[in-house]
Amino acid sequence: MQRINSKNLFEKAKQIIPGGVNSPVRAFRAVGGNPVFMKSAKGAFLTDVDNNQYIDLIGSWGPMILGHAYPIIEEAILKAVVDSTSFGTPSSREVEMAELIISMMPSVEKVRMVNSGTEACMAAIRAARGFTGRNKIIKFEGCYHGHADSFLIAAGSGMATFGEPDSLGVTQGVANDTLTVPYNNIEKLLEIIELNRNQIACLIIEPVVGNMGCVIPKNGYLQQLRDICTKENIILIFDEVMTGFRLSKGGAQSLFGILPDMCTMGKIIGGGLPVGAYGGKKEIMDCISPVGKVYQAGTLSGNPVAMAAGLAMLGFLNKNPQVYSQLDKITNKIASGIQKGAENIGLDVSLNQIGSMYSVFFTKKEVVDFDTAKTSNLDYFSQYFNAMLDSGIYLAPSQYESLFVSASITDNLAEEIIEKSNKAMKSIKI
Ligand code: KE4
Repeated sequence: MQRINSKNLFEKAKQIIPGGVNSPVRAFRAVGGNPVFMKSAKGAFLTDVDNNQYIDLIGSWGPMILGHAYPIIEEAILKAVVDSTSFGTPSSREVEMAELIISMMPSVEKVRMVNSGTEACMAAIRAARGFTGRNKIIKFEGCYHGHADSFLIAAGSGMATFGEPDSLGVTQGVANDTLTVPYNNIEKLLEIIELNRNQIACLIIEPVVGNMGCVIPKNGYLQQLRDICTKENIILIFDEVMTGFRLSKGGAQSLFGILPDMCTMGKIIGGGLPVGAYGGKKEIMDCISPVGKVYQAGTLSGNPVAMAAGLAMLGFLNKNPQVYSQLDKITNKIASGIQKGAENIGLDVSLNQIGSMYSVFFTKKEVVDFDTAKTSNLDYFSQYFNAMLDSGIYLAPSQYESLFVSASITDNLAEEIIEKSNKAMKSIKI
């Protein structure tokens, strides 16, 4: 595939944007070559500035669960935009959105809209600290909760991609209040709680991890977290920015039947426009300004156009829950086909799939945490990524990212993905 225009654009972008991208993980640093500049997308397909077409398996890192330019989302935005793009006042759509979120996400009794997943997670831990009067938080190695200082310790996603799980610019003071433990490991969690008894405000976790690649909680793990947090009076926060409205219309908390005290949301919630949200128990949310003394604000929070897009997206998912069983079926078909293809050529891969999330790790180990995720052969991953890209399949340019299947991926496209995956794996130079 010729990607001349992408290359030229990237050269220009690098002069005026750090790394030529507005988010590091888009920079293709882990897979080599230049990022592909897209100009349009429709349904299951992306089209780049050189008119190459790709089947999209990342969906803007999660939001595009129905596929691109989905008619009901587009219509909602076009209808809303003629009434101005922002009021900076309360609006009826914000009330409708809060009602809809509360009806879909079991743990949410009150909710506050923000503009990104980072803002949602940042505000949620501030609320937990304000509510409990405690300072420390627990996060998990390889999990990512956005780029707020408290989270840039042992973080996944782009941080893991560049092999720098801790960021410069985060003070020791902040880092001292962030405790990290391995995912899927109760013993280590109990140890760190014992060492910091009565100092921990909250535990924030991706109930299903996307940011070290897709990693699934062991049986009973989430229930154990719930029981420990209840016993220790630690606020349990499910970061459902990725899993919310993705794994079911009620996210992972509905799928696993575990009720956190708070949850954060993003991605799908805005139908592709910038929206985040955090919510939970009334008594916690009522400590948020202007009711309580935990301050959080945002010029464009609850933006009317973004709310219109989010209402269209969540309204559709709420009324059509069969989408989830369809997504699970087609994703399972893709994942099983890829696994079989690898086995046929004796290539060691470990494949994790749940709902419409999956990841291929180039290791024979079962991937259950960050340490086992890091046993994946990153050179094989990079070769696989580039072979798939050149055959017209767009994957996340990092081993430490989950893939996302959209409802626009048909059976035929699933067959094509499997066939091209088999070819890509055969091309890997061992
Ligand atoms: P944003 O601030 O990027 O909207 O959300 C942060 C965030 C919070 N929690 C989870 C579980 C997340 O996955 C994210 C963001 N995810 C990354 C991809 N893994 C966004 C892509 C990017 O950084 O460009």
